[in-house]
Amino acid sequence: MLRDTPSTVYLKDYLPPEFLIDQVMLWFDLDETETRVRSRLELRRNPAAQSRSPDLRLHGEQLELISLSLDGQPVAPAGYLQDDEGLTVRQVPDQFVLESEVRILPQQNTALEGLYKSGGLFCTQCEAEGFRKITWYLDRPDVMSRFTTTICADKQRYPVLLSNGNPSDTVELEDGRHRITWTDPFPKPAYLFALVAGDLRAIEDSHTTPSGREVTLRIYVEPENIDKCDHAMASLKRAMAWDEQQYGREYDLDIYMIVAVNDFNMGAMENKGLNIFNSKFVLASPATATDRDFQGIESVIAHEYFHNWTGNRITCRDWFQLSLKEGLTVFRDQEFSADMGSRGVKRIEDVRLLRAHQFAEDAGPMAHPVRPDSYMEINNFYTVTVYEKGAEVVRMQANLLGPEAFRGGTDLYFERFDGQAVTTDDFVQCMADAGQRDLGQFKRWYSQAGTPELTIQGVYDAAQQTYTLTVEQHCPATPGQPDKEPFLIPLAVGLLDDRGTDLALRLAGDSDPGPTTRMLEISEPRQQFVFEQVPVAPVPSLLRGFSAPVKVRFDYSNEQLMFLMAHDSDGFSRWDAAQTLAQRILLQLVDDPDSLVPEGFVQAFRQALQDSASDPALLAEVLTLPAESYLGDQMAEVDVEGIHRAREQLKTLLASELKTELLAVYRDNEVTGEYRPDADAIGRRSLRNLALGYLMQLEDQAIQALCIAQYRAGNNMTDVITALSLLADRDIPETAELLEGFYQQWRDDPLVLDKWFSLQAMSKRPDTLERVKGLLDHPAFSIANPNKVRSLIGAFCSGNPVRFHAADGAGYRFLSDRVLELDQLNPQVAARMVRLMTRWQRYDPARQRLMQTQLERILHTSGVSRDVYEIVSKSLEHA
Ligand code: B3K
Ligand code: ZN
Repeated sequence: MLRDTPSTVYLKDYLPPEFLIDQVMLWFDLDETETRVRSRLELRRNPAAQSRSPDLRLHGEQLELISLSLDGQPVAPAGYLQDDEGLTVRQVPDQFVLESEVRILPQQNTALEGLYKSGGLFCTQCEAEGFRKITWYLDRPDVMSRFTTTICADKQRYPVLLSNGNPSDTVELEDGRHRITWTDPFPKPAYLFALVAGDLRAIEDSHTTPSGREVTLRIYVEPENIDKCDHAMASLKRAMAWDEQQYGREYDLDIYMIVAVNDFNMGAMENKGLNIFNSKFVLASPATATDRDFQGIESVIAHEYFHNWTGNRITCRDWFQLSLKEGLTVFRDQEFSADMGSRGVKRIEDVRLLRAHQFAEDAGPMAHPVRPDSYMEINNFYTVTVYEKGAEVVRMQANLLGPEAFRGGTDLYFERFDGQAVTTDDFVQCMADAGQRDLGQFKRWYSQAGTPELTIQGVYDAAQQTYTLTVEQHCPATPGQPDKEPFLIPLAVGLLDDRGTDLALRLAGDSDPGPTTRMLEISEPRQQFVFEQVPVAPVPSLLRGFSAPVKVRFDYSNEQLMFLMAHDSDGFSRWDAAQTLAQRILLQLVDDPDSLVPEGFVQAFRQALQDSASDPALLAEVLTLPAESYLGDQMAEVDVEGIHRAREQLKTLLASELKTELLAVYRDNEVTGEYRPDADAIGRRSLRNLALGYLMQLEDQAIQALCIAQYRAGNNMTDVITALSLLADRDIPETAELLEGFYQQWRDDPLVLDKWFSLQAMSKRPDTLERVKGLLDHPAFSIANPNKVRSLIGAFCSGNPVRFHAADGAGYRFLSDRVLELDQLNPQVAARMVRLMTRWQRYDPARQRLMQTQLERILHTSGVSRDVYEIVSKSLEHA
């Protein structure tokens, strides 16, 4: 916990390590009362070091030193100095062996970083800097070493003992304990170290790589979950085959293990050969998991597997380069999911997430570049900017190079840097070399924060038959970066003629008409593109496929948006046109509840519903209105109540105008037969449930009965949870009984109960905060479990804007009370939660004051963690 103001780490201060560690041997003696960790490090001076001090400085926190020796000789007390952050060993030789033994207390580790206990299991989480809570080490990603790990524990309680690499035989010991040694042949940074011990069961399968390696695949879970692993295993096998095909990458050890644990700070962790997962991203059955859960499992399993090459074989030089592995791996998992399901829908979902969360982050006090240049606490930089915008930055390089040169670029990257710790510049250089082009300007995407805005105008000249697009780019200031240099932006455009057909695009100077979508390269503050031989005034389709993470301003009429909605050949752009129009209408309704909704809009929805058979999944996306928080982001000052009212109003209007069509869609899209989470079935369920959501706006008893019937039918968790959520929004007499029944039915399944907490936290009912407070005392709730915190507190504060931002400030008090409580236990999760209050400048003066007061209160609480301090102080800095 914090005593002084935390210091800031800067990218510009990076220096190579003074020492390297060639070999690490670790011995763990696991026990309920204390755990002992012995380590043997083979150290030598780094020939590439740029500085030389006589002493060795190792990281280490919360370690109780038992013994320390250098080349077999005990180090005298005067020979070392221990402080809160590490150990300095004085006057060391150029090459030596350092051995130490420490005592740690995993059973008291509520921060879930380092070695900790989750229920009856021992497990680890070392990224970013958790290894230093296990033993003294050079805990930085550019120190890569070969690890050998021996684990010893009571055999009955911990029959399964796992670590990275390949196992030796188990040795039975006399006192009821047993011991095993794992050897990982691949040098790795300490953040990829993992250990698991517990009473686990596994399902096993195998995969043969193209070069003929037989890989054993195992998923370990607690005994009661053994029947919920099949989807994860099938996903893993698909991911392995996909990476072989798409990137020519195959797995490199004889065994690949995944372990599911209930207490985990994030989604999962790509430890070499031994991934540790939040059970939410492993366990699934049709009765307990929704379509979203099935998709989430497939994508997180793939993401962690893909890290074996993009992250593990090639890792980050320092934590400023985090997006080197995360942006690239997210891009890879996005493409994998696109290939496994519906590509168009996947793109829409990803863009929706980016716009809702990353654009907001980029416009707020925590805005930072994809490659940040400073941090106080690195755990605060596992952000949507580093991950999702980082993925867009990789995607733009693919857009600029085309698929073949992009694949050439990744091949070059794997060949050039295998076994090394490198930078985002190194990655871009591979792309530049493979694409034979200069990407110097492109690199600004890594160093400049903020969302660029493109203001575009189109002028048609009938006499010349030309259409001229004038594109201006501008990027708003972000903290520490008042002025920005122009970006290199790939802008995919098409032109539709008056019947909605794509025109072949011919730019001045082209000899032949080109393709119907062109990737324009925007590099100047202002640029013009003249399309020739354009027979009629076209409607431009801009930023097709969301070719760059930018905002586009173009003065479309409502009619043009409806035209694009109906005709654009690019599914993403059809959806985007619908969103733009819906947003425009909603913001008008916020201003004036009596403003008229254009008849054409209702008509366009009707048309789409009548045409629902063509692509239900895409239609469901088109018919989903922009979220309240996203609408707030489009306003100069967020009107919390106005937005909620307007959105409800428009939903109700659409429901009453389109009741017949919605009922038909509901009836026609029932999915019968065995549950399958394939793209077609998922699409139909999502459209059907969306229709039910609109219909429930009507407060019509027959429809409520339909909803209750859907709940009671209990076909699958997607349909059940949708129905129960819709009921929980309303004062329907049956709701209380159904909620209680649901709890009784699932009281032993923590992941299902997470959904139960969430849907109550997101209820539109006016008394939701009181209910949420009550649920904090529910026996199934635990503030020590991150999934529970996210399901109840997180869902309320981020998924229920109208209740969280209640004018009396009760929501803000609630959140800051929880943050202070959590910070004592788990600073990483506390820092995640406090973020939900950091965009206070976006609200009216009264709410601003209420939020500021709570933030000040947190900041001035003694002992606040570095994690929370960084977020709160940065958000108040720009007051
Ligand atoms: N690399 C981990 C995230 C670690 C977060 C540390 N605070 C999961 C992932 O991105 O795959
Ligand atoms: Zn990752």
